Amino acid sequence: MCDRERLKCWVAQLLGCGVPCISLRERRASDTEQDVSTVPDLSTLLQSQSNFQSAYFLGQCLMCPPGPQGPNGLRVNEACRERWQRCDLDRLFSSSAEVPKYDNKDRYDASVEYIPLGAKYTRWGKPFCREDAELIYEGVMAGAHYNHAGGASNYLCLSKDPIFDEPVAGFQHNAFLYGTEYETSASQSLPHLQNTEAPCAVCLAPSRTITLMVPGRTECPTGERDWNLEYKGILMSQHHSQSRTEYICVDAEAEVIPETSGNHNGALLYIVEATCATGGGIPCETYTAGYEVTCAVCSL
Ligand SMILES: [Ca+2]
Ligand SMILES: [Ca+2]
Repeated sequence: MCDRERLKCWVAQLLGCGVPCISLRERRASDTEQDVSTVPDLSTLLQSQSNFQSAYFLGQCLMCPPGPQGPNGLRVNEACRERWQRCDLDRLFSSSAEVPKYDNKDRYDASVEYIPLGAKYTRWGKPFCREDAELIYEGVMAGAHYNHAGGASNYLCLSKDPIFDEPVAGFQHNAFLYGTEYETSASQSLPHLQNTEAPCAVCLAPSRTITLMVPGRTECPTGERDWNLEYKGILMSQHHSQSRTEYICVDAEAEVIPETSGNHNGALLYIVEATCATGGGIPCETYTAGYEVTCAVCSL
């Protein structure tokens, strides 16, 4: 069984929160007390087998709710108690499920209702956000060249207004960044985007905490949580024969960066089609092989 008081004292020491923890006392079965040791720092703690076991229990303290009262063990003196109070560790180690409330300052204030600042997401294929979302910045989609084996695999929403810091003229042949072009000529809904370049927007959904991209759906999960649809779209990535990228959710009504119809072929965007197999992980009962995969970006 872990000793929460000792754990808090060690954490306080690691955080450097005030006076040193000294003069621990051990309560014997006879209930007499005597000095036994100082509290070790974590590196010392991990140096011996028995202390390693203690560190294991330390981990359990962080992950498990408190169990029943164990036998009498080490007790912490007032100096240690003062330290963790200074660090507010009682709140850190509280087993309460109640969400802490903050007043946007450093101090905890239980009387102030905590309101999430918002949750950010990238809206691929649109240069703006929904009316009820806040535009953090507008950008252009960028990524590694479709025909390069190396570089990065993620798409970026690249700022349109860069700030350089001591640039070196010319290419020194490091990693590269290219504009991102739609390759959607075979699409039912987006053939007009073929060979144009994709915009993007980084948005803040006010009063939301997290965002989630759900591949295969155009609606958000329902149930106990009230998920909000930020946008629905179609799943895209680079072509299966090209260098790998991530899958991203491109807005169902994707737009183009004006005057970018040239066929530059830097980073590319192809619509993702599902495969399925009888007895396979993607069930043919619900997925039709060759159908374009939808997606939804949701917030909570
Ligand atoms: Ca092209
Ligand atoms: Ca198809």
